[in-house]
Amino acid sequence: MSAQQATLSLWLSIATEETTTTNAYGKLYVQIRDQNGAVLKTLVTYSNLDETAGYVQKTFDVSVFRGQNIQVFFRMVEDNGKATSFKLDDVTLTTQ
Ligand SMILES: [Ca+2]
Repeated sequence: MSAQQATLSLWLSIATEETTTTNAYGKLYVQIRDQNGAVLKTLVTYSNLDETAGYVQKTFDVSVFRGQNIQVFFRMVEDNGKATSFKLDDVTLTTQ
């Protein structure tokens, strides 16, 4: 029996020295890519505007990709100003 549902779960902590409340200077893209690295979907984009109080759990329904070989890809970009950090922990992909 093939999986009916697929869920990506991760814990994320975002900290930043940026003081802006409007400009996204550092970004984290959570992406699903195919085997060749082509982006199939960007699930979410976080930035310095999304600072967290410690680690928070995020979950994403990735059922649409079941049956495919995919990569879970984390792309982070940062400008050369004040630091922003994106820390990831306990990344899991669950099927049921
Ligand atoms: Ca920065």
